[in-house]
Amino acid sequence: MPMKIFDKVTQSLIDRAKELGIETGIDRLEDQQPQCGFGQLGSCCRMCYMGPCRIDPFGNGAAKGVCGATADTIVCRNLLREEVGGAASHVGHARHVVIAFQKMLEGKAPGYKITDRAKLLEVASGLGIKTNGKSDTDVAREVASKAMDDLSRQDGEPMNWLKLRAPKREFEMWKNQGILISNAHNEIEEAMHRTSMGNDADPINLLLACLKMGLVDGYAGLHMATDFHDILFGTPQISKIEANIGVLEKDKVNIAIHGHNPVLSEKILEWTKKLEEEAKKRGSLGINVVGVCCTGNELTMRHGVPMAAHNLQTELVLITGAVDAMVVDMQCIWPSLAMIAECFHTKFITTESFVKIPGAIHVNFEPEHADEEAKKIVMMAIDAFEERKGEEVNIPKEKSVGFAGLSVEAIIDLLKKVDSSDPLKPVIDNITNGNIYGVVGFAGCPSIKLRDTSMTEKMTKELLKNNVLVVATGCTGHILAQAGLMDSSATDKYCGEGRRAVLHAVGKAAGFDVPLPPVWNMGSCVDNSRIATLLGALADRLGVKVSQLPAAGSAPELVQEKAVSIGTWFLALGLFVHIAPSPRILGSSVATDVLTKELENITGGKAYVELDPAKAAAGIISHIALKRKALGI
Ligand code: BF8
Ligand code: SF4
Repeated sequence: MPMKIFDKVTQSLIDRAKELGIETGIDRLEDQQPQCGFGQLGSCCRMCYMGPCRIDPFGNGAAKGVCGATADTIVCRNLLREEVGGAASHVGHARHVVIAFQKMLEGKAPGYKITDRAKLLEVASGLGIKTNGKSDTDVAREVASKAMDDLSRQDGEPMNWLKLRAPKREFEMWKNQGILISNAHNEIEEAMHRTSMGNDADPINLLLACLKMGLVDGYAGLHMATDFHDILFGTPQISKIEANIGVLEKDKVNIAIHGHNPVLSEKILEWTKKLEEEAKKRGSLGINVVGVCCTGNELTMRHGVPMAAHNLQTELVLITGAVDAMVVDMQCIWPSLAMIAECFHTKFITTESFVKIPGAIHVNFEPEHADEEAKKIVMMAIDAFEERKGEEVNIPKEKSVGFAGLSVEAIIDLLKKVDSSDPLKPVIDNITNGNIYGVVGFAGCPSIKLRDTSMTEKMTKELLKNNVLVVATGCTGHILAQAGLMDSSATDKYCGEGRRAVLHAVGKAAGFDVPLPPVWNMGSCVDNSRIATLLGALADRLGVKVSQLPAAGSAPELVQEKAVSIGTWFLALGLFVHIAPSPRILGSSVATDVLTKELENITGGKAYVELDPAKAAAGIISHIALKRKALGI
């Protein structure tokens, strides 16, 4: 494998790990070469013990598995199972938050409260709950019960959160196609059943099930999680942030929070404030909470907490030697972190009963005892800081500044300053006149296989030059913040003339002395719900389907199964979805044809695989041009 060179901060810490003789993912990727071609094409089946069977799509070898399954069947079954992994993660996350919410309402989780009453009432009225004359707690109980219906009902009625959040035209389209969903857990069960040995062998039927699983992810996972996060912890508003590993501070107790669920991270943040004086008494300058991966985005969106690292940098944050505690909950947590923490004084703390890692300290974090546990965790970090005194740390100097907190509500508030009665009008007018050529949502991960190509940054810069409005979530948000693209100073540097003018005008109307930044941070991966809401609102305002918008999505450095299920949801919504590297579909001509061509006639969506950043951006721009032409703008 050719030597990979990463951005300055990432590379400096990889080099430092080498100096210290500590193994990282880069070493292990090399040890894994060559990776299995059948696995990459998706044509290896392990669904039963007559296998494993593998099909060479180029015709050099067996054309069928022992049971007679073809490459098309095998690839489509595998794709659906990948999506089940993604959707189960997001639905599990949402369920955790709803359960914490219910415990709070029952008085069993006194550490939590309803923070955003307006959001509660908005969700309640969307669900058809009458709010007049009822207490907030009663309304909240009904909202929680509607959420639980979506995880338990057996009557086959469409899911409440689908009716609440799906754009109306797309809801009707899915109804006509027979892919509406009712109960997320049943859908996940049916998908596992369907893909087990001796069930669905029809690739088209399996691909329709993939679209359904996309809807499960989008509505019972992402939208449900975002709604409850906002009610519990507040809907994000624009704030200033810093990004990159340079946000660690040598003389402070550094607590890195990694994972996804704000039910944990919000509590830790609260207790760092309460224990600030204690930390100072022990010789520090205070406590510095930094965010890693998606929970980092959650904290930065609501509290402006610095964004320390994306997923590929999680090991490297520890290599600085400056992290006193890394606290994790669920998803995207590399088992290697516990081993790296052991090389330093760092306390690596797991908190979920279903996420335990050898070598980690486990603190079972339950909403009922949130305050006690959060206090215990912060105290462990303060103790670890004392152990660190006098030890060498290697914190890179580089950090960038920018803005975060651009929820749809925050965007609408900004736009109201331009047109208070019709806030979307300025966006629609500027899309029509071409100042905003189109809208592209970047989502997903940093791929260790592609990160050295700066895929995400290069594509974004190209799109900005062409006046595209770029919004980002998840680890792409970290990458683009680190590149300085979420700061106002990047507006004049990277945007085409049209977008530059719009960002200056809205910034001025909003009372800022700077233009809005060119890339808008819309939050964590579950906050892809916010991107869908924005696109749904634009489509609604224009009176068209989402598939008719000059818009696209991109997962430019695909890693996780969760990105596959989100991508499929975007395909079901009718979006053009760029993905790199290729999802594991190339072993099936049916899956490849349907997802990259035929689907356009069904939902309007289309998958587009391209690993070269310039070509990928050009492909997206041509798609936007076609959509603009079709709209006559
Ligand atoms: O859910 S972007 S590496 S942290 S999967 Fe994971 Fe990918 Fe990061 Fe968040 Ni999303
Ligand atoms: Fe092989 Fe069929 Fe068993 Fe898969 S289900 S491992 S293709 S025999």
